[in-house]
Amino acid sequence: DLVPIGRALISVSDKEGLIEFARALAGYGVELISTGGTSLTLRAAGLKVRDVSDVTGFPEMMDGRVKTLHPMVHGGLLALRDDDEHLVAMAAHGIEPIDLLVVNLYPFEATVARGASYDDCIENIDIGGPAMIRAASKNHKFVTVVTDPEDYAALLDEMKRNDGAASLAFRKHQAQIAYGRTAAYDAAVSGWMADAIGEEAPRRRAFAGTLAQGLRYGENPHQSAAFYTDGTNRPGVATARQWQGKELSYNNINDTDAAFELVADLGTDEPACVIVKHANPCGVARGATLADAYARAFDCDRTSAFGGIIALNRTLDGATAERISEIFTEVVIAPEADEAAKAVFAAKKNLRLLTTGGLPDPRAKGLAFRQVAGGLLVQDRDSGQLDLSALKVVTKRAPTDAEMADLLFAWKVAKHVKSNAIVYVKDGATVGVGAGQMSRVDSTRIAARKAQDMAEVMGLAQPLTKGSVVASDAFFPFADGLLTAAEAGATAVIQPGGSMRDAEVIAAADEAGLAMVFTGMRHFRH
Ligand code: 93A
Repeated sequence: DLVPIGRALISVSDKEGLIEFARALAGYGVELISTGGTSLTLRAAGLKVRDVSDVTGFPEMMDGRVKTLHPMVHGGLLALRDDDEHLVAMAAHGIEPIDLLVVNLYPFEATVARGASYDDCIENIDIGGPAMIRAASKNHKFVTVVTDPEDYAALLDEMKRNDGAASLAFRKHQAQIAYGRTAAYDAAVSGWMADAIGEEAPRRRAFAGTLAQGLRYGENPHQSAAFYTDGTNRPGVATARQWQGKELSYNNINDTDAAFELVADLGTDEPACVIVKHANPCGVARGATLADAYARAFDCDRTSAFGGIIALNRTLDGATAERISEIFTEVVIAPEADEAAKAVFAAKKNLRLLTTGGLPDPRAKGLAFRQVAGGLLVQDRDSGQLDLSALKVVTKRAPTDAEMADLLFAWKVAKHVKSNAIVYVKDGATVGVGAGQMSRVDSTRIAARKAQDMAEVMGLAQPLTKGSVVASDAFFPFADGLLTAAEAGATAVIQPGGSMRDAEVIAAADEAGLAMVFTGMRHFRH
């Protein structure tokens, strides 16, 4: 099943590694055919190249839109060399077989990422390249295809092993990669167009990403894993610059994303800090300074904060870095980090420091995916923002201004906590977080219990939930959860409302002297 490589068509936008690779091919006596820019590069390096226009008998035309779209090219890629009729057709039309296709595409994704104009993006949709890649891949029985400069070395190894030939297994492997590339490419075009024309429904579009890196393993060591970027260039873990520390793990990426998305949702009016463990916040706070915000977030749950992921909403400074350094932290992500902060962290070899250059827009539209057996669930990301004018006070007592500020903060945090989510907040800092329980009353209890534990650790007379406010990501189906929160010391409640028993829950709130507001919006997160 070895096919010797005698003739190669090379047409690449990314010319990295091209010259060395082509020189190695020429060393095996491979005849090189190339398109305009690729030919120029190879000739300038002293290599012998035949122009594709010489093969087709047509000049490249229409700004390069039509270069390789020709039967002399596609016949050479698609012909079955063990089929008599195909051989007759090749002979009749002077079509020469192409054994190796090396193509990488117009940089469509990168063009979109740099914010190019609509017309510029359109011009960077490669047509001839994908057509050739798909043809060569279909005909992998005879043709080898390479679509990524990273695979040049693998092909040369293969040729070395096989005296200048490639095996069927190798050709199949390369064809499979190639179809992945063209599928992802068209998905990027479709996704970009959906955004460009304001197509909102997550229907009838394709999904794909660009491989960013292979990961050491997945959620657990026995699971292999990789990280793909989606081309949106949203500031965050996918686009961050890592200054130090080991490579991010699968769980690091997931947790860092959860932390940074939440801190971005808190806005930039005041310094804010989020500490995440297992994709849930275990401390969130605003502060007079960033160091203060960190200290207050840390005080929500000092136990869970160990080995956590920290996200900040402004430039990390030295004082904050000093505070963070007091315990073991896996990752710190911030828009920027100043020199003093970097100097402090330099002594912490295992800490990963990421900067993003900015915060993502929490209101930005986008899609969220979740896998189920045999399918993929797709929805808009939860960019829902509270309409303050739609807030409804449902109790006899209205929240005070201070309570209202904390309620809105607690509501923001609850949106980022796995359901059932219960979040107690006091003075712009979480003091108890209950996450991921199957019953709402359990989340309410657990959060209060954590606050009690912290009161003991910190030697406080009473838990910080005394005089706090509480947010619930969905309605209280019964009064019990609400009463548990009142027992813990909460004085005000924010929740969507909409339960069949709302009247009962409101009456219980009135009885307990609570102020309660309904948002009319739910924030399940699973
Ligand atoms: O505009 S195209 O879609 N029309 C074509 O016929 C065609 N053939 C190859 N673009 C085409 N290509 C692409 O040109 C290749 O995929 C590659 O990305 C690029 C290489 O052009 P050059 O060799 O001129 O730099």
